[in-house]
Amino acid sequence: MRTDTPQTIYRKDYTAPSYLVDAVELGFDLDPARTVVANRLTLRRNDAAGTGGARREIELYGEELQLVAIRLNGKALGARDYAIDGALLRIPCDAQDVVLEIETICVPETNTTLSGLYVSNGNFYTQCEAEGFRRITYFPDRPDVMATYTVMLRADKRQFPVLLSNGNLIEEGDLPDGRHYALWEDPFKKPSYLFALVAASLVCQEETFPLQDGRRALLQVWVEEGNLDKTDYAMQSLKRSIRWDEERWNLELDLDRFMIVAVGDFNMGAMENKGLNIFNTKYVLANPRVATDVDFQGIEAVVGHEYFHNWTGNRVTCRDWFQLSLKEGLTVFRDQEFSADMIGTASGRAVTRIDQVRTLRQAQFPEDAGPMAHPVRPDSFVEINNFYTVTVYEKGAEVVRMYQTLLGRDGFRKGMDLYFARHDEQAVTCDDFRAAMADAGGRDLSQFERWYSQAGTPVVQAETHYDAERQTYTLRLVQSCPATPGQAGKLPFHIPVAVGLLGADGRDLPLTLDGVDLGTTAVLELVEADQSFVFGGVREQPTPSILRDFSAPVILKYGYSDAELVLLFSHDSDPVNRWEAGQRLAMGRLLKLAEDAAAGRSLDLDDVFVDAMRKMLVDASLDPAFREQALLLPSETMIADQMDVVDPMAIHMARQFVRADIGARLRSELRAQYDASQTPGEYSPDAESIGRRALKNLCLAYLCAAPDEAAIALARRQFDEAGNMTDRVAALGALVHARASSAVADAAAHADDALRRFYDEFQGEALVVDKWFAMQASAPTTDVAAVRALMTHPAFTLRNPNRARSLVSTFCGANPVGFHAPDGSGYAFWAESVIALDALNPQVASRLARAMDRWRRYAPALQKHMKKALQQVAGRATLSNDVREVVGKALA
Ligand code: B3K
Ligand code: ZN
Repeated sequence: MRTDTPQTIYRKDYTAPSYLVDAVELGFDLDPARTVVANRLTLRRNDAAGTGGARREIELYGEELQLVAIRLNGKALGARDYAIDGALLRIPCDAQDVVLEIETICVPETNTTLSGLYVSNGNFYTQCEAEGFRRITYFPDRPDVMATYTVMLRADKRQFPVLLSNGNLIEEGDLPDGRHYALWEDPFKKPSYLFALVAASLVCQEETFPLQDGRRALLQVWVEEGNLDKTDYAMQSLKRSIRWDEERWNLELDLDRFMIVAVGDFNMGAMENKGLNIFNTKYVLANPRVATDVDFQGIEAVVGHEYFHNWTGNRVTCRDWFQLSLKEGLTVFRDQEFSADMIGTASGRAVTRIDQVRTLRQAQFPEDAGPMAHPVRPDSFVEINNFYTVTVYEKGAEVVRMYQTLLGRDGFRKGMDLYFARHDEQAVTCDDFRAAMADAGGRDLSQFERWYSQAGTPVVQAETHYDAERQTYTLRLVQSCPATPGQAGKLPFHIPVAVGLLGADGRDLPLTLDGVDLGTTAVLELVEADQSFVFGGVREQPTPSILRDFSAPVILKYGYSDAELVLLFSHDSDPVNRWEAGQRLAMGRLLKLAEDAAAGRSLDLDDVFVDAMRKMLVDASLDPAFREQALLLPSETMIADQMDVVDPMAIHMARQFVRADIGARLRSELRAQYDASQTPGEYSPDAESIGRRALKNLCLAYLCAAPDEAAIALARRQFDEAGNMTDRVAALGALVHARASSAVADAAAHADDALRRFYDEFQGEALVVDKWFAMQASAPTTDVAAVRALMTHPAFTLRNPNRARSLVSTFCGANPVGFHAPDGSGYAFWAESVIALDALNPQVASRLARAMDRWRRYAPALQKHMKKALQQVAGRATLSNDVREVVGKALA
């Protein structure tokens, strides 16, 4: 918690470390109230690093540590031999080789930040990325200092029977006084942010798994007693990840042992510590009774993601934190490809791609257009933890995907091979990655650098002209990018634009450009601000399908007519653009209806749209998973992002109206699809079954959006009879969202009854209780008073991040009607919650703080309340750097 003005760190100020560390030996005497850490560092002067004429110093970072002793080459240092300035400890030194011994004390049991060494449910865990290692011991805690680690753990044997750290277990045994020890050695050089230890009472599922090179690796999934019935899917996902990395990229597991540990108190999803991944329980624990299809998919993706970091992040790491997307964008891309490959079918892949586009529009485009906008490779930050963002992760993954689109799958693979050949066991930059791609592909990718340096979502405006006489079709693309904080003018991006042309019958036309035959999808390279492409031999006026497979993270503007969109929605051979046409049809109507709602006009939905939706719903030739995506309307956030002045209530009314109107007008078709999409037999989280359940549950949601007695009865029956959590929670959601319906007798009683029974049955399952809170937090009938009441529930606590997020963050981020109450009560609640959370856990508080990012976009009456709430937080004397940076930028 800081009171001084936070310092901004700039990428341009990077300097190499004055000393490198070859070896680290750590000794831990673990005690929740007083843990003693003995740290022995073998350092080597880094002559490559200049000192700018100043005398050389060893620079170490430490936070919240009690310093007991420092010895340099055997000599004890006194207070005059070093200087401590905030977190920085500097020791003047010019020796070539140095052995530094440091003894410190920390207090894990009072560490509520969950960064560094902390206690969760009586057990010890660590989280070091980005700068948590400095809360364990003094160290040159920066990712370009890579060393080998030997770790001795000592703790009470009865309380902490399991002692884990990175790498291989070398030795273990008993000590006097009921204590025991374990010695671990990690043979690979790693930055300190990848260090981990666990000292706990846990049980594990384990097996040995054959690797491609004939070795066998020991795989373990560690959980608290009572959760062993929920580890199968994580283990299966881990094995699939290992196999996939071998097969698709020829990357092998480099350790004999790979461990996953689940912990209930965790700030984010999971952490890729070398050989000892530590996970939020949310991304490990699953069985059909407690986990939904989305949870199963999340586990596969996150287990994959953390495992893939072993090469993209750990073996090759980041030079500095500005390069974060080097590992995160690339690893998200890899986990996306993994999930798509696990489904296998083209249609299944397309559904995963649509999901990715949805995430970008839901979260990344708004970030790019708000006060926290930053390039994929930021130029500055106050608190690095604020930059684990959708821009660095998801837009970063899009940037990696564009290399593959430009170079082709084989070219991209060559680039990856070259990247590893050049940089194994190094700490490198995004430029190094781009250079590997350019060199392997023999291409000039210098303009492509702007994807890393320029923030904001590019806009591509398309115009077309058909010349019937010459049989040419001209596609003119004009790109621009709005100003973002600190970046006024932008230069043109290098944008791959995949294009197809549809004939009147909906079939793809052959494409010829400059006499070259390009098949039916051409990847055009837009590099100028304004560029035209002339297709030859075009026999009829076509309908353009632009940005197929969402070939670049841009906003495409084109004046499509309804007729063209209906043609694309029913025929485009590119499933992503087929889906996109439906989204455009819907968005046009939703925006118009929101205006009508704001003006108090009556709302009306046209037949063209409803017919298109009907046809999609009943088209049995299409996968259920695709149909579900195609029938899902753009979210309220996406609609808001299209409006100059956001009116959350009008948006909600418009979207609810469309949902209810579809529900009423397609009632019999929805009911028939509901029946046709059942998944009888044992639950299985395969893509086909997941798709069927998704379509079935969307039908139920539509039916309950315009509820009659039959719809509510259907939801109640599903709730009672559900054999899995996916169907259970979908039915509960339908009932809760129909709570205020006047068309059904006792709608509220049905909702309350289901909520009560749900809680009674699952109160022992923390992750399900989170769902119970989140369900209520996001219901439009839930206002601030209701949230405050839920906060007094015995199961609620701000100290557990999952629980705090399930109620507080869900209300502020996913309940626009409740949060944006005209009296400003939602914002006052937000301010109070940010302040309360900040005192416990700045990282969680700071995420919540971002709910206010786009406050300037709202109607003046709301803005006034929002500004007041922001100022209330910003005006606090003590605030973490995390929250101060976010509210400061919002108000700037
Ligand atoms: N690398 C971690 C995130 C660490 C976040 C630190 N605030 C998880 C991941 O991206 O795999
Ligand atoms: Zn990651």
